[in-house]
Amino acid sequence: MNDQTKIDQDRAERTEKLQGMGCKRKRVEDIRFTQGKGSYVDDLKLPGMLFGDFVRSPHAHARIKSIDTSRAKALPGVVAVLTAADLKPLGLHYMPTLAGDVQAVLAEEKVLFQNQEVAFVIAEDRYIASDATELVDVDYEALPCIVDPFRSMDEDAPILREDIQDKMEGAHGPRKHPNHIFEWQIGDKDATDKVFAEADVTIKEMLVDHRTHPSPLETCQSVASFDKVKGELTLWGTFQAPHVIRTVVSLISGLPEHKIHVIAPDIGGGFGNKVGAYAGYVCSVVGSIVLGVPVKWVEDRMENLSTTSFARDYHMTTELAATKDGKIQGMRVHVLADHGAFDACADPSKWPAGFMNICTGSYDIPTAHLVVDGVYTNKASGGVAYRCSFRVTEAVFAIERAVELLAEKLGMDAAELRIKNFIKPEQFPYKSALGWEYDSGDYHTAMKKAMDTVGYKELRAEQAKKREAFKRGETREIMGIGISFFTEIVGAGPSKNCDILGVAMFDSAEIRIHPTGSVIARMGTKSQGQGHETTYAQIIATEIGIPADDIMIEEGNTDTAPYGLGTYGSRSTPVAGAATAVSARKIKAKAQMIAAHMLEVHEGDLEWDVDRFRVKGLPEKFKTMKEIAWASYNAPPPNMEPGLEAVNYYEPPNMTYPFGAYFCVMDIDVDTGVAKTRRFYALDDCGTRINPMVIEGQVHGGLTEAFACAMGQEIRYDEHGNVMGASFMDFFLPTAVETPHWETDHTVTPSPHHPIGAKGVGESPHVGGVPCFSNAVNDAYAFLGAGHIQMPHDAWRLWQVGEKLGLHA
Ligand code: MCN
Ligand code: CUM
Repeated sequence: MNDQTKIDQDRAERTEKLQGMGCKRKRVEDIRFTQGKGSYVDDLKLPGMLFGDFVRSPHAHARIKSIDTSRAKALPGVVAVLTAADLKPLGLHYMPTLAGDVQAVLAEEKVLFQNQEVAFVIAEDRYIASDATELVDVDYEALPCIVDPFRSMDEDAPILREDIQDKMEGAHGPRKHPNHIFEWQIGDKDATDKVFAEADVTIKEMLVDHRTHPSPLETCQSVASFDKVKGELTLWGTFQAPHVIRTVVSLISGLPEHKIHVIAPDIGGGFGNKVGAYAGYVCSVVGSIVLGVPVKWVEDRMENLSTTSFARDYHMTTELAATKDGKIQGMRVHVLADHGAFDACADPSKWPAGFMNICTGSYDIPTAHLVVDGVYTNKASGGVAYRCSFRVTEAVFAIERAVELLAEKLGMDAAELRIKNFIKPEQFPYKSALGWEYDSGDYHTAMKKAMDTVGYKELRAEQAKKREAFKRGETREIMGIGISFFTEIVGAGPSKNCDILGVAMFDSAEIRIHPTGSVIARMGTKSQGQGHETTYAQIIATEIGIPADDIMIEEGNTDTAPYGLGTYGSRSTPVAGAATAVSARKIKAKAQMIAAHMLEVHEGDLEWDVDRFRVKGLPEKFKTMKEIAWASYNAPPPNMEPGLEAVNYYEPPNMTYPFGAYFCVMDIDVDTGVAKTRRFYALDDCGTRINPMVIEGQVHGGLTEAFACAMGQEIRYDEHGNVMGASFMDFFLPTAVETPHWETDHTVTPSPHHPIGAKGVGESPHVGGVPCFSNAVNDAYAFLGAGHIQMPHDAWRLWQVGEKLGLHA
């Protein structure tokens, strides 16, 4: 073996030992998760702890004439019953929402959706609390309700929000009707109208992204413990953004922020459901302050599905204008957004419709105009939750369905039409008609790889044959090929356009190296299952040459973690991941000075080599990071402070724009409506890949949720405002039995502005997956003249499609 080979081999071995970026490192958190040793909110048992449970409204819209708590209070074991009358003197019967609205904590004069919180019973155990909720006597006078958002602004519509009925100026501008929340628009209306007036071909369709729910396995919960002597509050809870919760609690309770300790322990899935603030959090806090003992609140499944943050409910009238050879010239979208009884969407403050204006997608569309109207209805509040990157799921559904409809009208192949309109690699950074600057992309390469891998041409040929066979009556099965080419926007975000309640959306990392060379690092984000303990350590390992196994990652304790805005919108990698790299580089810079001092050379004479600084030209003279760590505590250079730690608060210069090409092959039995996914291929490009195995896990999870949403999941309301589908008996939660097999693939187009070139990936598979499934279903029926088929595509609804088309004997 020659010297160079030996050196290369040694470097490769040292690199492998780090388990740094690009390594399929096994998830370290899974050691405890797979053994049932995680530590969740409900595992917490404090001395003297009481339990709270809600009395909820059976009506969707009703006036509360009286509440009598005497029978409940008389039940042995019941300690207190809170109603709006108790909260009102404290100014806590309403709480602010992230969207600039207020939301009732406990209903005062009216209830506005079924299962709304009316009273909070606190008792010695859960069961007593639950029994006592049935003993609270509430006298309701039922009122007519609004379920259909298209009726919200009717002249004779009942006014829902009497608390703000005279306020015709909302958080996002003027309101057109007492049930109107905001109108938000962007783009050039006149130019777009002109393009449509003159276009060769246009399409227009009402695309409904129906109401659904993130339904994490662990429901929302909290434990509040107020120490009267110290005047300090400790709040454990299922929080995706613990620091934001601390600030909000301080603002609404008046407690100084440093006397509030917010702790988010292990979280059993969030998917956006755990971003907002809920009545249960407030009631557990008030209960503990009033009673001086800890109070726990834990939702059950029905409460989670019917009262906490829903997702979607976007009714999108979507139009495209194109030349007859298929060049898209304009896009026009009007969205009617059903926000339920309160506007509790979890968006950055200035974005009432999230990042819906990414709806021009992956295409170079020169002109566009988007209008969004938000309205109140008698449904649960929330919105922008469920693996969505702030309404990007809706935006991608709109454009990816619309492109298919245009292809059908033009008689063009849907893949070909997409390629024809893709933003070209040389156009990046690309400024979109609706205001975004896409950082990087290579759509053509990704699409080609995907089409080659799935054998697109052959699939279309097979489909053509099947269609002929169907028409001849030889088969009752139809075949659909679904395509989705999505562009995501993640990493909120630059302070120039993103804040939450005035706090800029930076994120943070603090890294501390101990004398022996082991590391603790803390971030402002909070994993709900994404594997942060594994992957942040990999970034640090590569940056500073200490093995990932010697690096502990800690999140979720606001006393120890630097202030951060939390984990949602796939922002952890784009923002806190960047902070981690920058913070590590600060450490490395200091380490270089220490190494120079130790080796008695000038800093500039050193070069980095995996896990050490070595003298240029003299590779046998080096100091490892571990040795440098010891020296930093033992003999730092004169005039240098001892220790080796750094913190970075990272303000991202732009969002990141991951993308992907998804293909789905589906076979549907027209007589039963049963759809079988034969094949699902997902190519994702999230820039530099930190852990390919974790990415694959994220993609599998996101696709499974996309499958669920497109093929069955729905939170539906009947005409009286009764919520249907508020249990796992009715709400489709796919298990391994129903879930298709996933094929994953990738390309790598780094982000030019991110320190390690990484983009987020957590929500991509969902954003790209939903339209892919819906396109497959729609493509299957297209040759029968079905027109656009709305989601969800469960067997019952697809059977109805067959019935309407006269396919059944
Ligand atoms: N990753 C990587 N390389 C990249 C990008 C990401 O290895 N180029 C890794 C990250 O290191 C991280 C994971 O993939 O371990 C996800 O990273 P990222 O895309 O930055 O997303 P976040 O960590 O911010 O997670 C949020 C995202 C959202 S918004 C929802 S919703 C969702 C999702 O993650 N909820 C989840 N995935 C989830 N996965 C689980 N298990 N549980 C949830 O609640
Ligand atoms: Cu929009 S669901 Mo995720 O952002 O927590």
